[in-house]
Amino acid sequence: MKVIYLKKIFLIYLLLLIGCKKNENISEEVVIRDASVQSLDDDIELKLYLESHYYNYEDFESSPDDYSIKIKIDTISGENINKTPLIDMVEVQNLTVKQDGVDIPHKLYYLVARQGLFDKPSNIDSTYVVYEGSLIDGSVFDSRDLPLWFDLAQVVQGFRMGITNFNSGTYVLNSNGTADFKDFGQGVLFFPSGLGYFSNTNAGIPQYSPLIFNLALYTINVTDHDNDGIPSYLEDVNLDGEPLNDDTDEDGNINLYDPDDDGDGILTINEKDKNNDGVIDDSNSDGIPDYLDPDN
Ligand SMILES: [Ca+2]
Ligand SMILES: [Ca+2]
Ligand SMILES: [Ca+2]
Ligand SMILES: [Ca+2]
Repeated sequence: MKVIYLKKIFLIYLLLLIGCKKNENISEEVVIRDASVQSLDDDIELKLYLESHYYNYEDFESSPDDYSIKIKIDTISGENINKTPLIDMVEVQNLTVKQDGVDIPHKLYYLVARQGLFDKPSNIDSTYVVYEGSLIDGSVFDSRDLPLWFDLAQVVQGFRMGITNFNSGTYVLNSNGTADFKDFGQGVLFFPSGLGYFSNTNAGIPQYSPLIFNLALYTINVTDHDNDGIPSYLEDVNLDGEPLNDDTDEDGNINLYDPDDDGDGILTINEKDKNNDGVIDDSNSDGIPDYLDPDN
């Protein structure tokens, strides 16, 4: 009896597996939207949002030294009908996203409530941030009140590019181990789904959702992901502003994660400055440093 029972369970399991396979095949056939059309649709939606909402700029104007103020966004209506809309306060950052090898233009809008006083991060550094992520309908999908480190290599393009518009701050350590931050950049990023998750879903984020990130940039750490002595922002060999698309030896491992960038068997850390004079070596003076030159 038991064997038959188990056989039945196995059969049901097998049928379920086949069922799942079928569903997978169906979902694979779903057509991914055209990124250029989606970018324009999202831009219309974002502009409508920015025209119909404002933020508590008066709080920031009246207490410029109070770093506990949070950005609050609300609709322009009723007693707030005369507030300045976000659309008159944001700046635009033009970015591109590749779809089928074609660069598709995307517009990111960013609001600077405070610029911040110290270093700006590159788009590949680590940033110590608090943030709240929400959709255009106001629903919050993620929120951190306590600061955490974000490796910008790991986050969506809109966040990693948008945050480079802000300067970091400074802090004093308290005796109990906490820190008080001040002089940091604070603002909001508004960007189309193509700079977010596009056709993918994520916790609380439906497909094709423009995203809003309310953030404060406390401090930054210039990151060297592969510890080869070349900071990740300098591993952008083709100088297009994107360190995630450079793979000198074409081994599928991009330079910022590849400890031997030119694939000549000598680690970059041992090849970049052999005589330790602080200058990157270019032995055959061809303009290509040794660590990127397989002929050297
Ligand atoms: Ca590196
Ligand atoms: Ca690049
Ligand atoms: Ca490589
Ligand atoms: Ca090498």
